[in-house]
Order: sequence, then C-alpha cells, then structure tokens
Amino acid sequence: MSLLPILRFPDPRLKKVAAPVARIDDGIRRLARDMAETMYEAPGIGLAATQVDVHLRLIVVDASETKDQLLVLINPAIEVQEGSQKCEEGCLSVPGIYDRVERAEHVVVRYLDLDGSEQTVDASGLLAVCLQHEMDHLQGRVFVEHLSQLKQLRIRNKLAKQARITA
Ligand code: K2U
Ligand code: ZN
Repeated sequence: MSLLPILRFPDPRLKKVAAPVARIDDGIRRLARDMAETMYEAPGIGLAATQVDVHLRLIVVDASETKDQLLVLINPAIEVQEGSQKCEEGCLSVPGIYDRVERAEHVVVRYLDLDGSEQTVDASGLLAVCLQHEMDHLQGRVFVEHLSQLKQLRIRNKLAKQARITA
C-alpha cells in the first residue's frame, strides 16, 4: 500500500474530466486501496482519483464515525438529486480553505463495486454532500468554483501567497 500525492488547487490537472473505468483489474484494485489509505491518512472522508492525478471515474468515501465503512465507487452516476442543504466544505486539494456550499440534501448514486457488481447508495446529510463533492472532482470541478468570483480571487491570492512563503 502507498500514500499518493494530492494535487493542489489551482493545478490545471484538477480541471480534467475523468474517463469511465473500462476494466476493473488489479491496477484499479491497487489504486482504490492506495486512495483509501491516502484518504484515511489525510484525514478525509472522501477522495477522487482526479485528486491523485488519475483521470478515471473512481472515488472512495467513508463518512462513518468509526472509519470502517469504506465505499469504493467505480463509474458512479447520480440517479436522484433532491432537496437542498448548505454545509461548510473543505477539500484536501484546497488546504486551509472552508466555506459553505449549497448541495442536494438527498442523492441516490449508482456505481460498480470492485467485484464489478452494480450497486446503489441512498444518501442524505454529510454522506450526500461528500458524494456530490467527489462527483464534482470527476467532472473537473473544485468546491471553490461554487463560490463568488470575489471569494475565488481571494482564495487564489491566499494560496499563491502561501506557495511563495513555503517555496
Ligand atoms: O474531496 C476531498 O477533498 C475530501 C473532502 C470530502 C468532503 C468535502 C466536504 C464535505 C464533506 C466531505 C474533505 O476534504 S474530507 C475533510 C472533511 C472531513 C470531515 C467533514 C468535512 C470534510
Ligand atoms: Zn475535494
């Protein structure tokens, strides 16, 4: 198992749209395992393959308190999106930035598991937010893009200043 480097906003690779997984092979299974390890170590409750510079439709999620309910979603598709909720979000690709984003309250996501079996997850609350956040990543979207242009400019300037200080 290995920890994977996470791309940092505004890296242009975070804007790439992920391609469907064509075949669930040992490479995909290894990637899912390494993404899960990277997510738990961060720590986070979700991670998309886009964030580790692999542009395939694969996300890992574990929103449980006990950190023992890992979901590996291959080729996920949102089938139902209803209601509305505003939650404070963060992102492992945008460290130190948190803001409220409006999302659907309830989602049903269809996906393939690592055995290639079709599954669905019916989610509300934090799990629903996390799934939508990760699905955004697969479309090349980072949560800050839901914020105002002024907030995005301030975030870019703050991250650029941080990068200069740590360079
Ligand atoms: O995609 C990621 O960067 C992981 C995200 C997932 C997430 C974002 C917003 C709301 C829920 C999940 C986070 O960085 S994981 C960190 C975290 C942990 C607990 C609650 C919210 C965010
Ligand atoms: Zn994120």
